[in-house]
Amino acid sequence: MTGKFEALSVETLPKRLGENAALSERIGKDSSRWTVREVGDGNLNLVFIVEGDKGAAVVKQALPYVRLVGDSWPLPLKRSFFEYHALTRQERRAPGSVPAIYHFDEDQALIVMEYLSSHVILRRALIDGRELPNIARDIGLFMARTLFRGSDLSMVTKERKADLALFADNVELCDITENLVFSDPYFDAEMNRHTSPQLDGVVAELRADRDLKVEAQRLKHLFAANAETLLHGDLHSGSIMVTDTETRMIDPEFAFYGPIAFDVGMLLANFWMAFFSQRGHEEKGSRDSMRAYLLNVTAETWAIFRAEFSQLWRTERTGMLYHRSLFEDQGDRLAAEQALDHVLSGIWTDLLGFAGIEVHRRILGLAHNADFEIIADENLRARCEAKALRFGRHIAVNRRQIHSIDEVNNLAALIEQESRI
Ligand code: SR1
Ligand code: MG
Repeated sequence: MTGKFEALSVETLPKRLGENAALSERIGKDSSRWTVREVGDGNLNLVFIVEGDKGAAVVKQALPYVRLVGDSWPLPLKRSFFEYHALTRQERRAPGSVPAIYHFDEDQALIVMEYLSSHVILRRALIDGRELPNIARDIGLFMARTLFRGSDLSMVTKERKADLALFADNVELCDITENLVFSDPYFDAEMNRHTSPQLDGVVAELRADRDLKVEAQRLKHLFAANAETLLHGDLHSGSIMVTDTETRMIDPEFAFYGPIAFDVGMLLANFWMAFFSQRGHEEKGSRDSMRAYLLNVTAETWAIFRAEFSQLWRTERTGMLYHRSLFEDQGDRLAAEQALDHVLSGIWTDLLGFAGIEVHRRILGLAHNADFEIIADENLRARCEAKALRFGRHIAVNRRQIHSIDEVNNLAALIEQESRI
């Protein structure tokens, strides 16, 4: 199925993809017996689950506009191309961490991929209070492996530069991040919304906060100018699917070359937001244990990331940065360790900044998180959100003075327990 783009529908999919060998061999050749459901609940794309006699698969198709907003906001189909290429690199760099890809059609902007039948979206699981034992390890390893192996610490620089050029064309998706994450929350942008009137005062304070605005722009500068590695680009808890024991990362359509700390900060921010939202999910009982679990997950994710990144630094540092000829080859292993400390401490400082502003944009901008959104009692929701906003402001503005994840988690616990909003 190539040619002019046409959006699929539940009705047309079997006819249009019936001849697609990659799909029919996997799920069954008789397309008249296929059942199709559209399950996309993200902001941008169509997602179909297609089931046949032999099995099931997912068909994901980009639309030429932002689904959340409608056709008044056009968005190029080529994001599907970037998603496909990011998935293939992630699978190579962190095997088993993403869904298997069966087919890609560039003209139709569609990817046929593995149906993760037992998995649910991580955000949903955290809202439901599920304490999953492996997410910190799985996500920490995924981030360390993809971010290290996609950088000049590991890659042949000619290949990295070619890849950088390929992903540099993902302009419109970067533009979404540049505006929605780094700028819109800090002024009265058209598509912003927040829980009102409860948060009006806090919002006015944040928008008048000179230190915060400057910090957000320094972070935007870093995001735009530091093409360090191939990022997932949108690594939040809605881009991760889980079972009790398995974790898969999905949806890297925002992939592009940016700072290592961006993916790590976005991800940790989503754990901290899950933490602050728990008060809103206590209808069936206390979430004390879930709160402790979530703080522990942030600490463990960061610890696993550091450990794996350090291990790769010692064993796979084959790129042109911090070359072994200057360090280990001269018998100076300690210098290589000193350089590693510097790199990790830079990632730490920057991830706090990215995390802080990610918290802000999910409460003040266009794209909110279900963690807070589904809290029906608006006063309760606003109390949870106000605490998260205060936490985000503190870690973004004071990031250079914060030296450990325990310090951050102690602050989160302290703010969470305060009764005033
Ligand atoms: C208009 S797109 C809004 C958000 O959805 C995506 O998942 C990204 O997080 C983006 O910022
Ligand atoms: Mg997405």
